[in-house]
Amino acid sequence: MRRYGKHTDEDDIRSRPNRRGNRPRTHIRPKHEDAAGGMVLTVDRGRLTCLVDGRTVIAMKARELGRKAAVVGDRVALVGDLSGKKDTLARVVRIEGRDSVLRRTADDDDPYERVVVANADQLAIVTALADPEPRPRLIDRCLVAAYDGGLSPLLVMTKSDLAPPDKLLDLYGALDIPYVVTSRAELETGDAVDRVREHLDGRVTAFVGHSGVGKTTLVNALVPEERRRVTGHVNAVTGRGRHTTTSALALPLAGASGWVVDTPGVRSFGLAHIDPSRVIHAFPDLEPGTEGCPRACSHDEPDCALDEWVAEGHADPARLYSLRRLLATRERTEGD
Ligand SMILES: Nc1nc2c(ncn2[C@@H]2O[C@H](COP(=O)(O)OP(=O)(O)OP(=O)(O)O)[C@@H](O)[C@H]2O)c(=O)[nH]1
Ligand SMILES: [Mg+2]
Ligand SMILES: [Zn+2]
Repeated sequence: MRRYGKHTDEDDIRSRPNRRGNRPRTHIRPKHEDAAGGMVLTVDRGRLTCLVDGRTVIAMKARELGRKAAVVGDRVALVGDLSGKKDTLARVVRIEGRDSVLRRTADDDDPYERVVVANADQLAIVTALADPEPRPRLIDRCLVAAYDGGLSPLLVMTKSDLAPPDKLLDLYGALDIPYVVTSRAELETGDAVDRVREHLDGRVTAFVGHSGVGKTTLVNALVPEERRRVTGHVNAVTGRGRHTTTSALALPLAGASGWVVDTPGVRSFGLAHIDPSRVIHAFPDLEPGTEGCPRACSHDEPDCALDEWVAEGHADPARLYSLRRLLATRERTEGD
């Protein structure tokens, strides 16, 4: 497919899942103690656009980093020309430890996982109420990825000028996820933007969702100045008409400590790497009920202790139903 064909940045950052546990190569650390700290805003064919002391600096990864890829949201250490002037190139010599990683695979049986964003603490799952139609399965999958990666979810339902949000709100009610509903008119008055902004202060929020749901429209409304400043350096948006986003872009929120990350639209969200025990952490009301589960229980199998525990009245059955729906989403394909 177009968006996940050969040309997206994410192909550069493939890593084998079983290498995730490798220890950082600490022996190279002391070498660049004078390096400046920066944040990766976007990656384009190996070129990293970083924010360093308020300047936008283009950098390449230093050879000593080997196969380790820097991704959007990474905190990095840079040396070399940090002036940010045209045609200068700095070097990224270190990728700092990550607080979180949002991962996906292209398909569920794909052994390669791609890190979509590092260090995000909130996942804004953007769904249009119409055009394109909501895809609850995709939302469920994004939720599972958020819970697995330790990000807290935020549901953003756009285009309420085209269809009402009631059905989706019903479907996600039991999950108790914060949500915002936006419309074209409220984007223009700024009301929608203000409502979204309330959830963003002090956080790094990655916006994900199907192509055309309005992620970029929203991010642009949130950070118009920053977008222009950064994309002035990056060949991101040219020409006229609607432009599908082709690489993730992190932008600082003006006047607040938060960041927003726009990402390319996805058709699916492969979950090959998900660990059900991490997902259940997002359900603290159900977690104690798993004590009686068999070893390595998927919590979606006949011997799972949660059924009996919930039947005894310890938790809301709607919560267990929602958890099961999320876990089961791994076994289904997108078209179901
Ligand atoms: N009716 C209506 N249209 C909207 C709204 N928000 C965005 N749009 C339109 O939806 C279309 C897609 O918006 P984008 O912001 O490019 O969508 P995207 O999610 O960034 O898409 P990709 O980059 O392909 O993933 C544009 O034509 C927007 O003008 C809304 O609230 N109502
Ligand atoms: Mg976009
Ligand atoms: Zn279980």
